[in-house]
Amino acid sequence: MTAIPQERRLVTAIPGPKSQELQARRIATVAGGVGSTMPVFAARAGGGVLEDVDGNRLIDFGSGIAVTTVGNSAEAVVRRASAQLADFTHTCFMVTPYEGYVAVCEQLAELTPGDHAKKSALFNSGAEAVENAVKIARIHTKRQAVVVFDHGYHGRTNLTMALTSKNMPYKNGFGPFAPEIYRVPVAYPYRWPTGAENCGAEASAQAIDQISKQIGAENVAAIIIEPVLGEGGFIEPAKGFLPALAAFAKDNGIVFVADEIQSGFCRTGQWFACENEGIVPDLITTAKGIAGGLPLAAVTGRAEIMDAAHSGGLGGTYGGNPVACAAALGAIETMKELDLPAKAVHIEQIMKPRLAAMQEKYDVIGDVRGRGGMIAIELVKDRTTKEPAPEATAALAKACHTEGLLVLVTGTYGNVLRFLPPLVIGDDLLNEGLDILEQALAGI
Ligand code: PLZ
Repeated sequence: MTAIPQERRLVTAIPGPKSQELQARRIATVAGGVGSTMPVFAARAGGGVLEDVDGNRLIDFGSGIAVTTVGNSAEAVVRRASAQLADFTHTCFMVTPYEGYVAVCEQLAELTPGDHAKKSALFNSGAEAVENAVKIARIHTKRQAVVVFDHGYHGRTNLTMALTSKNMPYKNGFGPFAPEIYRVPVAYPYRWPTGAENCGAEASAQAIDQISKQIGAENVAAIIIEPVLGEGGFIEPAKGFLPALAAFAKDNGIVFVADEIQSGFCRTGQWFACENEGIVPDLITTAKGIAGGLPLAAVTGRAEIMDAAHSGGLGGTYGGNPVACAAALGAIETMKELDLPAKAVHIEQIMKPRLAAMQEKYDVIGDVRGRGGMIAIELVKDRTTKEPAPEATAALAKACHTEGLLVLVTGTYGNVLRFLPPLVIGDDLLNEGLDILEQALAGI
């Protein structure tokens, strides 16, 4: 397999004829509820480029939603996963265990914040990890209530839909939802009514007040938060918010869970985003970037909490599949070797000033935010009212797609364009992607 040239190339319209043919087959057979950002069918991908079946090469600012942090088919991922495929594909860790699972848990213990004794359990998807974090927190605390936040996203299963804030498209019509879930305000600096400076202190006071008065701290098993909120719109909680919630949790015997499924594994310029304010979560959920594109997820945390469940209480047929574990060891090896946290910081240093310059020029950009390789612009109709501009956001995304730049829309109001390039992307491609974005801004 030859490496894909790291250059954008458009040889047909987007989508091209082969993609259109496949799209017709897809519409006939794939359930309509499963959407896609771009109707181009992938043929191969690597580095910062995704090649479609028509031979078009797109610049990848999506990484399959923050998954291929080490690039697609990264050498160490392919090497280790292929070797594992040839040895055995599955035994079920609950039937006969294997080393790869243990080795991934060792890596998680080493890499996640805090120097306390840690243990992990492995699963298949982010949602499954979050579900299990709730199970573990409940059995440990013998309490039921779970606190989540405005704009939070935690998955599409029944419990994680309940934990997720946004109705459309995630929840609408899919209820009833799991009980004992409570939602409180998050410190969203750009939209905080009294201004970004007051946001951290005021929002944490409000959240803690609501928890205390409406639920009762003594009933709360877990507080679950994304240290940078992903699907909610790449919201970085204002300084002080996360530490205040973590301290409140500690004082009240509540398990503090950092959902780092999108923000973790080097994405924000640190191994985990909660390190930014020195937070040491009791439990941390990971997935996406952990395994270079193979399905793997984990709950990692304080050994005494992780051990609260009875033997056999946690598991699943495929959880910690050996091929996915081998891929994870390859992905982690790559992250260490290439120092991907530093690479993420480098990406931020290129993106942020250029986006700030675009913000100067185009009123539609209300806010530029994010860290490392998790950067976004929030689009508004009016900078004073901050009325969200979802139509302009959709148009901007479409214009980028047509020019061969894969970008994703996010946010509760559908007005945030997010950039999640593979952290191995070259500077040239990164800048070319930003050129395309700038031209697209001029056109909407
Ligand atoms: N927690 C913080 O970002 C997945 C969702 C894409 P799964 N985010 C992408 C979509 O529209 O389904 C996510 C996340 C955070 C949990 C999850 C869920 O992870 O692997 O998709 O189950």
